[in-house]
Amino acid sequence: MKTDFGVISGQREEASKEKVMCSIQPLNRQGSLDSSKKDGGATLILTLTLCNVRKTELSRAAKVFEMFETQIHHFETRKAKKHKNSADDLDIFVECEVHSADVNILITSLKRAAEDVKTGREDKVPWFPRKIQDLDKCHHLITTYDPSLDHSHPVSLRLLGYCWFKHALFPLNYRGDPLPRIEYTAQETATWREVYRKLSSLYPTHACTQYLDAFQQLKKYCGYQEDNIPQLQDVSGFLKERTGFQLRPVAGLLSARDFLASLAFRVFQCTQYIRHFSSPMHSPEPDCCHELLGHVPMLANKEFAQFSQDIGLASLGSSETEIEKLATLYWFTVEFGLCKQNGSIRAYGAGLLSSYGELMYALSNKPEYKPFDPEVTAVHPYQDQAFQPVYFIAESFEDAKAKLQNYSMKIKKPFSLHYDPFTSSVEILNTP
Ligand code: HBI
Ligand code: NLE
Ligand code: FE
Repeated sequence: MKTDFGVISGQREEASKEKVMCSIQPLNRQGSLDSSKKDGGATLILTLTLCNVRKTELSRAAKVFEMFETQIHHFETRKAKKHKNSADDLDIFVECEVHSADVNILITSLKRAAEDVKTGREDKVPWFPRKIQDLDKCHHLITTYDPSLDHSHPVSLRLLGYCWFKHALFPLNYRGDPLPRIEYTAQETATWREVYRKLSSLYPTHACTQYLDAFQQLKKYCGYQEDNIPQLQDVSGFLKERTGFQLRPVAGLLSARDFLASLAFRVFQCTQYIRHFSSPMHSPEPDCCHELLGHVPMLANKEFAQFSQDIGLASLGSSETEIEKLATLYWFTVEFGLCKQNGSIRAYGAGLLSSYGELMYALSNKPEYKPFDPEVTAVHPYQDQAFQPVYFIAESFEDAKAKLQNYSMKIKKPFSLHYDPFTSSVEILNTP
């Protein structure tokens, strides 16, 4: 198993720790020259110029190429044209071959070592999955990274402090059904019990009606109860019947591009480990309490499922800037959204419905509230380490869905997409 890593850009990076991207390569992806035949993907010849690389960063840049199993055809350094930091800065010209699914991540990772990375293909549409099977390539993880630790194992080292280490390694090379069944320990079940009990007491007054309806059903059909952590396989089957959504296990936070892309195919990437027992009421990162209590009930609702898929479809082939905006929209709706209901305000965002502390806070009248408007919401700063300073209120799911569709139509792409539910694939229309 190989791990790749590099920094990603975006607002979430402002957190105190460095964010690092790592991707676990599927076992069948070895040499890149013939990988197109093996997994249906394609490699790409790329010409890159890395501008203003400090000499000390040279090996770091080279490491990134190695990590992505890039075939380097030409690698040339020369004195930087514009040396900003020191006269020793270098520009590096590289011609290489890389899997098209990795191009964006490769570039973002290289930006860690270089002041800028120029490619000859700015106008090209970024790679995106066309069919549900392509989601096997949407596996780029972002994880909290401690530079003092060994760089070669960022994932496992992050997990060492946690008791969910063994579960988290399960899904790394996941390919298709059935989802792994986990035997949770007594301590893990105790954490679930505490979270479940406290939150269930708040739902009747704080959660939207769509949530409450689905929660009843999950208790009836999927083993939602305080002494049992429901199994993803059972929950996935339930969702498939209701809205066609299915769950796929994932080892942690995925890049926004990969995470959103899966929604386009009604696939929800789901963590399977549980938060640390020392902080049951709030976790900054997703865990199965968050997925099962926050996301799953909402994904059983037809309107909400369509809204989620629409964000996913809008993300396919979008530029980095657009992805960042869609991720922000997702954040203020699917994760932290509030909606109007019979004259009061209720929560539908999963990050609220899985956090006792924040659910109370969000509806306490202390934070700031703004009406949901995609143009405004998409560029509003957010942070992921504490409660949100502002929440956006939707009139209804239908209204939010219509506004989002209107917003998505304005995203500039050289093609349009049509999702075909019979084949779980997207049809590309009007390609130039
Ligand atoms: N990855 N596994 C996982 N779960 C999420 O909820 C998630 C993610 N990556 C990004 C993300 N959520 C959002 O914050 C947006 O960036 C899309
Ligand atoms: N804060 C949420 C919780 O405690 O469950 C998780 C948010 C994940 C984005
Ligand atoms: Fe989430």
